[in-house]
Parts: sequence; structure tokens; C-alpha cells
Amino acid sequence: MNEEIARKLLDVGQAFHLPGSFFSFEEIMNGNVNRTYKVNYVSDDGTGMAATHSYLVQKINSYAFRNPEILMSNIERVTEHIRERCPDKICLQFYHTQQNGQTRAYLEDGENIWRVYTYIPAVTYNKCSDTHIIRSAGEAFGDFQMALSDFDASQLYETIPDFHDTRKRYEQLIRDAEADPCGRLSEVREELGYLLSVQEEACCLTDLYNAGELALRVTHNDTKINNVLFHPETGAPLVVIDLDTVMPGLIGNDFGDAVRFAANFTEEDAEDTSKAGIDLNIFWAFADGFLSRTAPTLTKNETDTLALSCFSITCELATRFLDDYLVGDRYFKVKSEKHNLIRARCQIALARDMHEKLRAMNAIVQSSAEQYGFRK
Ligand code: GN1
Ligand code: MG
Repeated sequence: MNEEIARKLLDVGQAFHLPGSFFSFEEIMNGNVNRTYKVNYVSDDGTGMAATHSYLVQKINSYAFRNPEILMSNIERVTEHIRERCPDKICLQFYHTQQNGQTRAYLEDGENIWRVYTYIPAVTYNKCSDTHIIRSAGEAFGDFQMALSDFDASQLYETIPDFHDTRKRYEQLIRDAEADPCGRLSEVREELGYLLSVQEEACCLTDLYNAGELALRVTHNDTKINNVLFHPETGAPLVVIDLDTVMPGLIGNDFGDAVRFAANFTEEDAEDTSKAGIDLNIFWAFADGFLSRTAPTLTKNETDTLALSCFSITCELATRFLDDYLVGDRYFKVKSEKHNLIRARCQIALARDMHEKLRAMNAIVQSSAEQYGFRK
């Protein structure tokens, strides 16, 4: 297996003209959708000494991302914009290959799509109780949002249509529960029952947007804190990664998804759901960092729905995990037969706790927003 992957990575490296000789690789286990490998090369540094350099090679999940052309076009435009806006900051750098007479930032190889970018030595966090780091992550996502505030959204494609349309996610779940293609429905009645019982509140953001009450911005849409790279020594945030879902969206989804992941007492797939819940200290630190960058640009409706957006997106994720369980784990990578069900249960436990603490969460948001200035 390893040899097969090594051979594939070698071929991909050649197609992207990576300099030097391939000597090792390791899989980076962070993502739930794409496969990511750190690939190491060695070359002569010009003085006869060996210099090593690394690249990130990714196999894109073509079930999730149906059109690599629009995916990479979005990412290249967005990174170009950020590079112009913030020339002193590190930015993602993609390699190109020639295929079918065209220069492209991806390689099609039968069913598989590959891309390559420079490896940035950094530290990432899946779980972190240091409020200083969490605040920095909030600032980094806030800065990312602001760097794209003047980006023309009409240049972007929807890489995954209706990605954060919570209503449509619910409709899909209900359809798949009715069809029950894998005979798993009887196992998930309680989870489904809870999600349906909070459907209206969970879909509130989507409904407000459809009613013209919330602004469309260019957003990241996948703001797990492990998508912020931190400097290994200084601990400063370096760059926001994973730009596959940068699309027109709602700021609440960026805020809410980051909170869902970072402020949960447990990992997002903890089996012991009794510990899942929102840590208000972490919530405060993230909210404060994020709002320190964005508060003056937010409309009142945006500020007023930030706390609720955490609950909505947590329910949305629960519907996605539960739905994937019902249809036989087609979308998310799973480590065990019940992985998606475990994830859904953990998100439900978190959503229940958020629901109880919504007033406190909202008070925290309002106090930070006031400190950094509401939009005039
Ligand atoms: C996926 O692959 P990763 O971890 O970056 C998913 C997100 C989910 C997340 C849950 C394109 O992100 O929407 O929130 O898993 N990305 C996509 O862990 O569906
Ligand atoms: Mg992602």
C-alpha cells in the first residue's frame, strides 16, 4: 500500500516538475474529505551538501468537489487577491502542470485529482485550551475575512452548491431517512428526532438570508482552527489554509463553524458525549479575536445572529454526519463503521448545550462588538 502511494506521489511530483529527488512522505491526517501528504525531496544545495524541501500533495475528493477547474480557479483568484492585499504575509503557492495542452493547477488522473503546493513549516491545533492561541485564531479568520472584503464575489464559483444552506441539508436528511438505503434508520431515531425538533431555529440563518436580512460576503466556509497555521517558535498565526470552499457566504457561518470546532470541550467525534459542550472561555477568546478585526464592518443583524449561528451550524453538521451515516458513508472519511453516527451524536450534544447557553454567548458577542465598535 505504502509503496503504491509512494509511486503515485512520485508520478505526481514529476508531473508538477518538483525539483530534486523524492525520498519520503507522510500522510497528514487532519482533513475529513481530501487526502493530504507531506512529501520530502532532497537536492544539492550548490555546495555539495544535501538540502531537503517539502511539498504538500493533495488528492482531492472528487465526490465532494465535482469540478476541479472551478475549484482551482477560485483558489488561484483568492490567493492572488490576498497576496496583493497583504504582500508581507505568507500566502499559499500552488504548482502547475501541463495537461491536454493547458497549464493547470491540478492533475487529472482517471478518477483522481491531484494538486501540489509548498509546504509551510507550522504548528496546528485540533484542540487547544490556551485562550491566547484561540484569540489569535479568531484574529486570523477575522483578517482573512477583511482581506477579502473588497473581492468581487461574482468572480467566484460555488464549488459545492448550497454548502451552508441548512434548509437544504435538512431536506436531504429527510429524503435519505425516508429512503433508508442502508437500513440504518432504526438506529438513529433519537438523533433524527432531536434534529427535527430544532429545525426551525437551526434554519434561522438560512431563512434570514433568503429574506434579504443578512449580507452575502466572500467567506471561508470551513473555519476549523486546524486551518490556521501558527509559527512553530513565535506562535503567531501565519496563514489560513484550506480554501476549497471560499465562496459567497454568511459571516455567521465562519464564526459559528470555528466556535463549533474550537470551543467544544471534546473533539468533534468524541464517543463520550456527556463531556461535549461549549466552553465559554474559549468562546469568549475566539469571539474577541474575531470581532477585534470585523466588528466595525458588521451589520446589526450580523452581530445579533453570531451566537445563534454557532447553534445553526452545529445542527447543520449533525444533519450532514447523520445523513452520511444513513447513505453509507459516501462523503466523509470514516475510521470505523459508526464514525459518522458518533460525530452526529457529539454535534447534537454540543448543540443542546449551546442552546442552553445562547443568552450568555450573545452577551459575550455584544460586549466585544461594543468594545471594537459597531458599524455606524
Ligand atoms: C470537512 O475536510 P475538512 O476537515 O477540512 C468538511 C467541513 C466540515 C468538516 C467537519 C468540503 O472539512 O464542511 O465542517 O469536515 N469540508 C467539506 O470536520 O465538506
Ligand atoms: Mg476543509
